[in-house]
Amino acid sequence: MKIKFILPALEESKSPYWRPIKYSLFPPLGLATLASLCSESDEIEIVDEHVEKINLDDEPDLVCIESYITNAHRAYEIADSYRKRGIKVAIGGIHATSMQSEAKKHADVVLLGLGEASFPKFLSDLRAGKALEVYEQGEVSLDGLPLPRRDLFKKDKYLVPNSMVFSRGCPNKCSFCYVNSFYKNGKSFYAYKIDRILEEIESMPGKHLYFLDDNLFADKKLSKEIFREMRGMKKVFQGAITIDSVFDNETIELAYEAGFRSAFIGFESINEMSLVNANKRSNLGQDYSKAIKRLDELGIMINGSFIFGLDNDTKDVFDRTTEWAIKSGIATATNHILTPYPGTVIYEQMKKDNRILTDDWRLYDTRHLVFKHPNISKEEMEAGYNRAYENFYKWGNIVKCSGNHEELGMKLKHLTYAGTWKKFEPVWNFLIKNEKLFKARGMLVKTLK
Ligand code: B12
Ligand code: SF4
Repeated sequence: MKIKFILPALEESKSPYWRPIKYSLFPPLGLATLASLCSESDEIEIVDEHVEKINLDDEPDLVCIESYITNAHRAYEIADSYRKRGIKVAIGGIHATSMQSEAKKHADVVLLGLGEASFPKFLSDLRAGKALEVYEQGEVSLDGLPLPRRDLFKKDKYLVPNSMVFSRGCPNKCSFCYVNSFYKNGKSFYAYKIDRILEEIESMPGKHLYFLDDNLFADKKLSKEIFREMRGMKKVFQGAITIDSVFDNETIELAYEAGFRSAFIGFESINEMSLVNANKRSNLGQDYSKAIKRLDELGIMINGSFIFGLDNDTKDVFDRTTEWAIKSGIATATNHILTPYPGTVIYEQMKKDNRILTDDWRLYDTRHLVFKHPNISKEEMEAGYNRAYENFYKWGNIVKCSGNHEELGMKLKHLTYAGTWKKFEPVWNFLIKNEKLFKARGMLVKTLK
């Protein structure tokens, strides 16, 4: 069978926010995972609209589309176009899982949740001519599965071709997080076995690695086992952790020894009441300054994730958070306007309270306010969000912020990393256009090291 996997993109190129480098970071790992479950005789192609144009005039036997919230609209356009020509379309992924009946209007088949069990079942039903319209996730086990088909990636189009996950989901239950909707019908955390994880790490050439797991330390026993084994591999890696886990000395030290150099941390809010309301338990009662100092001592840079617009927030939240982040030496900040993804606790509550302003999912990109906030208007929220980014990444503030580390090495690392990421857009655009992103990978490793 000729199978075409597609990751659609929000058509952003006309928007002032469009940053080609942000969308040239990671190849579509979920689709490569599904491709590994096809049969050897299948002819497979993976197309990622973030980095290439899609040809919609071809004739595959089956089109499989991944949808997350902001690309859903485009996913449906692509699906409709193929179906008009009688080509079968299957849709899965995070958004299709939370909006099953919406997805159903545009696809022959909707697959819910993780595809590891349902996708092979669907393929064999399809070959037998008896495919269903909806496949539930089913009993998922990650044991004995093949490695993702990374050979199908156009690697030169990405800065970070070596992305992987060794787990899925997270045991925590933050009310705004997609995890509590996507994993609601099964367990909320799955992991591969250690041998499989090490095999996958070793299968990727090069020193740099990005773990896309929701929470790298969710199963500390497993994480420690992995880090112990990784010590001799000379890798440098990045990934997401929670603030409380910084104080687990054994895990964080082992992670550092294994090559952990940049942590994505959901600080979310510097307002304790907002954390309580968002059920962000991993942050409650934690001393943020102490955690930052600990990572600083080890030599691990921080990408801080912040949410504006939790109900307790007032108009000063943007400037207060930015000032705090600069004072604390956060290397890069990822800001979000609170976005109630369908299926999450926060969405259900807002829907009940009649607070949701739009169901145009293209606006659910964490840059727009899509619900009624008690203290901040839409204009104030979006202007505050933009101001927070502008201020944080002013050269003067990058220099000031990097000066807030104790060690000279960390100051320089911070300055180079943040400066390169945000201040050299024309260079990134040149590298992307000429398919030379691989040239920047060595520099990334050197900076992180
Ligand atoms: C990498 C990533 C990106 C990359 C690009 C995506 C890529 N190349 O895959 C970049 C950086 C571009 C990105 C951008 C954004 N992202 Co993002 N991203 C992720 C991240 C961290 C990892 C995705 C991944 O590889 N997962 C691992 C693979 C193995 O799992 P998977 O893709 O989910 O696939 C599995 C299942 O979903 C299912 N499946 C998926 N597709 C299909 C299709 C079929 C047919 C079938 C059968 C099954 C199936 O089976 C797969 C195997 O189990 C996720 C969080 C996460 N941990 O998943 C967020 C996530 C997907 N992103 C999210 C968001 C919100 C965004 C942004 C809007 C955020 C922002 N403000 O910038 C932007 C999008 C902007 C835009 N232009 O549209 C949300 C989506 C929420 C939602 N309800 O949809 C997530 C869940 C993060 C979060 N915690 O909220 N993102
Ligand atoms: S800790 Fe992070 S991944 Fe886990 S539920 Fe909370 S926001 Fe989601």
